[in-house]
Amino acid sequence: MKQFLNINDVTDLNALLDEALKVKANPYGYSSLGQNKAACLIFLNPSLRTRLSSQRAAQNLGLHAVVLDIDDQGWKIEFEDGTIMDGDSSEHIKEAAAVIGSYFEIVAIRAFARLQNHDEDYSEQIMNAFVKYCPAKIINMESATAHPLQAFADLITIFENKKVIRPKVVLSWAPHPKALPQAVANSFVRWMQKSDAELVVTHPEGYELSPEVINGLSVEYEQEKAFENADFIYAKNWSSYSDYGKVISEDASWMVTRQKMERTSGGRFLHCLPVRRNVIVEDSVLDSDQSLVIEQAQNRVFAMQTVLKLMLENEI
Ligand code: AN0
Ligand code: CP
Repeated sequence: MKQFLNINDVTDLNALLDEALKVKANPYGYSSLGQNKAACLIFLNPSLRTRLSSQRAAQNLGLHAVVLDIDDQGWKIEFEDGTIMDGDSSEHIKEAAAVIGSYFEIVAIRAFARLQNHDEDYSEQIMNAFVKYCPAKIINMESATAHPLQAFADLITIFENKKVIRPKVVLSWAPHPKALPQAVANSFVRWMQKSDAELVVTHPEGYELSPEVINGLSVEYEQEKAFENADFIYAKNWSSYSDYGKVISEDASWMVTRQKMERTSGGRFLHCLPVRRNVIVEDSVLDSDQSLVIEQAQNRVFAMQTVLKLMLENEI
């Protein structure tokens, strides 16, 4: 595996899932694979799970991981081409990425959508600049439009907990006071569409995801109808795609409640975390046996470890 930016870098989703289950069953079975190699984990935004699960995944492979909060610890980076750099930025991505790539075999990047300009976010300016100028293998730790490591962990969690071959999986928009990216929802939809699941997406009008992501899937605008007989409910907030980056509704009636969960078929609750209690989902759901959020977060280790392992195994 040369890069892990989105689902297009996965040739066989079932094979990838099998690999993750093998890694999880034997996490220290490859503990010298990363010997004398190192990965740089670059964060432009906050993180708890991605930061820690990636370090743990690297450790399990004997791979040294260095975390760089680039905004605080590095120089401010310029991403535009051809600019006169007489402002805030001290260093261009061309040099920064080339230098980082000369120190590390693997470079992973977290760079959220800024939600100000659709074209800037959906052109994946930051991630693509690293791909272009950094000679290392590149991993997406949540970019402007995708969070494939999260979707991979979600896939593992659903596989491990499903009771039927083709479960009904519902992605439900839920309210949130701040504008959030579409990345988690985008990747969840893309990965579920390629896996053995009946995917239903539900959200208020105006929260339609990118047509490219939805890819013809019809949306159920009645949340309670969507929940009927569901095996998994995945709650997530995202900001509007058409009115780009805007919060057009904070409708509290979209919160996931115990009462709504009763419409499901013993459905399990998923969320990528961090989650706002009693805004996105009621305490009574998160604190019940129906919730899988901690298992889901734990599977982030094995998702990352699988990607790192595949990258290290292809090392020339
Ligand atoms: C981020 C998001 O919605 O993309 C990260 C989730 C993994 N969430 C928040 O900023 C709360
Ligand atoms: N789910 C997730 O990516 O969490 P963090 O933002 O804490 O890394």
